[in-house]
Amino acid sequence: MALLEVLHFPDDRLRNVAKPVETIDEKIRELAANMLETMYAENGIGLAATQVNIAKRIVVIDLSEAKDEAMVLINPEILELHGIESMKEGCLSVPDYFDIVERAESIKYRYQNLDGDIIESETDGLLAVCIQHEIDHLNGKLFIDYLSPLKRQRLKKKIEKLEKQQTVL
Ligand code: K1U
Ligand code: ZN
Repeated sequence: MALLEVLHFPDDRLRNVAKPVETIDEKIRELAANMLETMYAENGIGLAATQVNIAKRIVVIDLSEAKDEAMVLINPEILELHGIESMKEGCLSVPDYFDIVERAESIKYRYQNLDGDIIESETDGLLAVCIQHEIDHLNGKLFIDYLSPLKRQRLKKKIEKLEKQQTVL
């Protein structure tokens, strides 16, 4: 297995729209395993392939404390959205920044698992928020796009300053 590099905002590659996975083969299974390893190493609860510069519709999620309930969602789609909820979100591509985002409270969703089976399910709470956040990544959208332009501009400047300092060190 291998750790993958996670892209950081404002990297333009985070704006790529991912393409559907046509065949779920050994390469896709290896990519999913590497994405899970990367997500655990970065202390995340989710990761989309776009964040590791792979333009394929693949998402991994694990909300468990023990990190033993991995979900791999291939070609995930939202079928229904219900209600509105505000939750504090973070993003591995926007380090050290958390803010409140309004999203659907519960969703009906569909995806393929690593065996190629089509799964349909319903969920709410953090899993519903996380699936919406990760599908946004596959469409080139970031949670900070929901913030005001002023907040986003301030954040961009702060991150660029931090990354400049890190390259000097
Ligand atoms: O997609 C990502 O960048 C992963 C992201 C997922 C996410 C977290 C919170 C709400 C929606 C989506 C993270 O894992 S951020 C990492 C984090 O520090 C965190 C961990 C547990 C709960 C909340 C945030
Ligand atoms: Zn994210």
